[in-house]
Amino acid sequence: MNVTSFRQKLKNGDRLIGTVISMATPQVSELLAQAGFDWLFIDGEHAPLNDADIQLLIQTAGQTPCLVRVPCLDEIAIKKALDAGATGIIVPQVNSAEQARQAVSYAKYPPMGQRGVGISRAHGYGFEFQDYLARANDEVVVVVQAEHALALDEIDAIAATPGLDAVFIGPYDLSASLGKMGQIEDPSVIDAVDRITAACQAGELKLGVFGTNSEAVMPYIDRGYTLIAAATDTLLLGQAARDLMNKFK
Ligand code: 3PY
Ligand code: MG
Repeated sequence: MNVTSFRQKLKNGDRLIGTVISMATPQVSELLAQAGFDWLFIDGEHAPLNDADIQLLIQTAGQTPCLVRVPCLDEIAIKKALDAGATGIIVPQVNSAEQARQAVSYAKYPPMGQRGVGISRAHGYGFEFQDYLARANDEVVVVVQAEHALALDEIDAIAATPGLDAVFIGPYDLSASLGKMGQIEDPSVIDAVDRITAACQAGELKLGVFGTNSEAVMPYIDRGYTLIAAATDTLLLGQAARDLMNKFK
């Protein structure tokens, strides 16, 4: 059977709805995968997740693709996430074309990049070694976050980075860098989002965004954003728990 890879779906412009995992509990990714999300955003930047947690979350997600947000632009973190079986990486705070180039390079095997070659879960612990090496560069997804005022000046060059699949806006960090922390509807933040959107849509690049709920991401979907992370595991649990308790008040 010919299965369309997640990267191909992203390139095709399919709408891909995910949510953020921050809890180091394998049941969370298992349950969210069963809930029907197209992908899962495993947050290695802000959440208390170590390498083993991340691998377990990927394992229990089953067939649901996982993109791991690494703590920063770090070759080792990128290598470990991909070796653990992540479908791709999300690199936060990428503010220059050179950083975007490095992100791609750390995620792709030679000659495209400089990803180190190990024998890990992604390679079927060795049983699918050659097969994985042959398809990895085609299938590994590389996403960088545009979430700082500094990225705005370089966004055209960032968007032109060969091998980059998507730019993912971090509205909260972006607002903070513009002196409007948390005010993601402020005109200066909207202007910045417009600038990033225009630069990426001028090329082949797909756009992604995080929002705390479906309403927050809907305007972005209307503008053609396709890589969507709506809510987080803790927000979903907390909200459902509050809603339940409110019914008894
Ligand atoms: C931000 O809003 O800064 C994010 O990184 C969301 O993922
Ligand atoms: Mg951020």
